[in-house]
Formats: sequence, C-alpha cells, structure tokens
Amino acid sequence: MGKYIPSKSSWVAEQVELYESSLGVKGTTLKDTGLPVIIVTHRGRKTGAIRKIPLMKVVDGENYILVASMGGAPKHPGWYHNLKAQSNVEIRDKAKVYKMKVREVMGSLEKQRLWAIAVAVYPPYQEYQDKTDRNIPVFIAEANS
Ligand code: F42
Repeated sequence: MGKYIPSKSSWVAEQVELYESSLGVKGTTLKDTGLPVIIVTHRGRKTGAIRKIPLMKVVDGENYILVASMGGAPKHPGWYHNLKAQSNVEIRDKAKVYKMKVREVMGSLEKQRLWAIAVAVYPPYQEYQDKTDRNIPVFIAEANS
C-alpha cells in the first residue's frame, strides 16, 4: 500500500478530509449547491501513492459516471491519467464504499448517452465542454466482481 498524498488544491483536500473523517456525513455536496459528491480513491500512476478526488455524483443504474471536466481546463486532470493506468478504484458515496473498475467510454453512442445524463445532473459540464478544445473524457465505474 502506498501512502496517501492529498491534493495540492486546498479546497479539494479539505473536502476529502471532511467527507472521509465523518464517514460520509459531512462535506458531501459541492460547496453550497446541495449537489452530491463522491470520493474516488485511486493510485497515482507516477508516485504509486493513494490519491483521493471528489467528483460530482452521477449515476447510471448501479454504475457511476466520472467526468474529467476539471472546470474546462485545457489539460486533462492528473486523475484522468491515473485511471487510464490503473482501473481499480474505490468509490465512497456517503457512508457506502464500493470497489469498482473504471473504463473510459470511447463509443460515441454510449458516450452521448452518459454525457446527457451527466449534463442533466450538473449543467456546467456543458459550459466546460464549450469552452475547451479538449473532448472531455467520461469514465464509467462498474462493480468489481
Ligand atoms: N473535477 C472534475 O474533473 N470533475 C468533477 O465532476 C469534479 C467535481 C468536484 C466536486 C467537488 C470538488 O471538491 C472537486 C471537484 N472536482 C471535479 C475537482 C477534482 O476533485 C480534481 O481536483 C480536479 O479534477 C483536478 O484533478 P487533479 O488530479 O489534476 O488534481 C490536482 C489538484 C492535483 O492534486 N494534482 C496533483 C499535482 O500534484 O499536480 C497531481 C496528482 C496526481 O494524481 N499525480 C499522479 C501521481 O502519480 O501521483 C500523476 C498524475 C499525472 O499527471 O501523471
């Protein structure tokens, strides 16, 4: 097991800390929007360290949809590269923790369907896509059985 290295971004690291230390009771929404957030625990592809990131909670049945939007930034977030390199993750959704496997959604029909679900839950994703040249990646996380 590698050690946990918190995000360099303090508001992100603080949300993870509050969410995890309260076992999913506190810090479970995006700022004051009331929209639910999950924590994705994964491994850094270069450091091998444990990384934890909050993401919007978007579901498709029992699966989670992870959108690597990073506010429409020109580059993919670090976690995108980590998940491409190592697909086993742990997802905390409030008090529940699931072991899951992620894959980037490449098929255009599947991606369109999942993107529509994500934008319905969190409309700013579309603004982020409109302002970046990147094609914002989408992962699906499925039970790791
Ligand atoms: N980001 C999203 O992309 N989508 C969301 O839906 C979303 C929702 C959200 C809700 C609440 C909240 O608090 C944050 C939210 N974020 C969302 C932001 C998200 O949690 C991430 O902070 C953001 O996407 C940036 O991801 P990042 O992995 O680039 O993290 C930055 C801040 C960071 O800590 N970068 C590290 C650094 O040192 O620069 C890199 C960490 C890392 O993973 N390093 C790897 C390693 O080996 O350890 C190597 C990575 C590489 O590039 O190869």
